[in-house]
Order: sequence, then C-alpha cells, then structure tokens
Amino acid sequence: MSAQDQQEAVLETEAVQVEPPHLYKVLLLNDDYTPMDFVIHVLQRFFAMNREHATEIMLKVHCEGRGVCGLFSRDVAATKVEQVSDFARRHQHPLACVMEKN
Ligand code: TYC
Repeated sequence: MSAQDQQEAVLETEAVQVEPPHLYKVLLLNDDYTPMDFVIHVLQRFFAMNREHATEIMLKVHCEGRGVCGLFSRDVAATKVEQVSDFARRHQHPLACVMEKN
C-alpha cells in the first residue's frame, strides 16, 4: 500500500459518524415531610449548587411537584439517584429522586 493509500484509508475511518450519548435528567419529587433545609443541603452536596440556586430549585419542586437538578450521562445520573436516595433514607426522609431520559 502506498503512503497516499494509507492516508486515504485513515480519512475514511475518521468520517464514520457516531451518535452522541443520550443524556438523562435527574429530578427531585415533592413530598409533605422532607424539611426544606434538608432538600437545599442535598442540592448543594450532590449537585454542587450554591445556596441561592439550591433554594430556587427546592422552591420550584415544592410549588410544582418536581424539578430538574441536572443533566448527566446515564451512569452518572444513576449514581446521583442512588446517592441522594441513600442519603435521604439514612436521614429517614421520604425524599424521592428519579432519572428520566432527556
Ligand atoms: N414540601 C416540603 C415541605 O413543605 C419541601 C420539599 C421540597 C420536599 C422539595 C421535597 O423535593 C422536595 N417541607
């Protein structure tokens, strides 16, 4: 194979299109029992929000029933859901965290 053929072969391989990975929303659901301060703490601890943004999202969930905490790859979203659910359970709060294909 000539040097030119080799270069063409490489260019053909690079032209193959790949689909972008699907993203997933991680959401918190409202309930009547979890304290507002606990939800704000969760948003700061697991989603790296400052207190102002965390308060905004908590109030959205409280008023509208659900709210988006972030958009992640499937594995990262699943880990967030597990970490938040474990943390809430350990503190004996019914806070629900779910993921949804974007
Ligand atoms: N509704 C709760 C209360 O009044 C607060 C709350 C907000 C609970 C968001 C869950 O995901 C939630 N204490």
